Amino acid sequence: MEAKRYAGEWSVRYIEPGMTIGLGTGSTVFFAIQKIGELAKQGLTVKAVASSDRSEKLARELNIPIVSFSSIDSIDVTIDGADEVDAQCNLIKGGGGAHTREKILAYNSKDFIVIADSSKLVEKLGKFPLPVEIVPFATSLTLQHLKATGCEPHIRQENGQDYITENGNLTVDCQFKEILHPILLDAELRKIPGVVATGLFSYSMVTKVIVGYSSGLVKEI
Ligand code: ABF
Repeated sequence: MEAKRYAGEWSVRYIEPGMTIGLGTGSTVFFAIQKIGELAKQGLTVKAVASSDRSEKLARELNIPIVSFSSIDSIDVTIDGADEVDAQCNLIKGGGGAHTREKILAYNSKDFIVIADSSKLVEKLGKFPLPVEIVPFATSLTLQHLKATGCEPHIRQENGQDYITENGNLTVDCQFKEILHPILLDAELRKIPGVVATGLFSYSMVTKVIVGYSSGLVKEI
C-alpha cells in the first residue's frame, strides 16, 4: 500500500493552478486524490472530472470542485492506475470496473499519467484477465466471439450477481495465455458488435508511468 501512496503522491507535481484534471479510479488514485485535496485546501484552484462515482464522491468530500464532462472541452492531465504495465507502457486496466470511462478521460487528456506500484510491471500483458465491457444483449453470442479470439471469457460477478458497470453494462474478464500484440488485439475485440470498450490502453495514450516501490523509491518511465 505504501508503494501505491508514493506513486500517487508523486503524480500531483504535474498539476498546475487552473488546470482541468481527470481523476481515475482505484486504490492508487485514492492517494493522488487525497493529495490534490490537501493542495486544494492550501489554495490550489483546479476543477476535476471523475471516471467513477467512487472517485467523484472522494473528491467532493475533499472539496475538489467537480464539473461534468459535457461542460469542458478537454482535460489538461488525467491521473489513473493500471492493473498491468508492459515494457512498452501498454496497459491493462479495468480491474476496478471503470475502464470505459477511464479510456474516455485518457483519450481527451493532453497528458495521461499512470500511477502504479512495482508489482504491476510485466514483460508481456495477459496474466491479469483483460476486462471487456459489453452491452447486456445477446450475451452468449458475444461471449462466443470473444472466445474465438483465443481467451476464456468469464462474466464478472459481484455478491453472486452479474457486476453491472456505471454505464449499465456487463464486464467480461478475458483470460488470455499471453497478449503478444495488444494494439491488434484491441482492434480485433472492438470489431465484435456488443463490445463497448476493452481494458487495453495503447502506449501511445500514455505520457508517463510513475512507479512506486515499497522502499520509497519512485521511478518515472
Ligand atoms: C483503475 O484502478 C483501474 O483501471 C485498475 O483496474 C485499477 C488499478 O488498480 P489499483 O487499485 O491497484 O490502483 O485505474
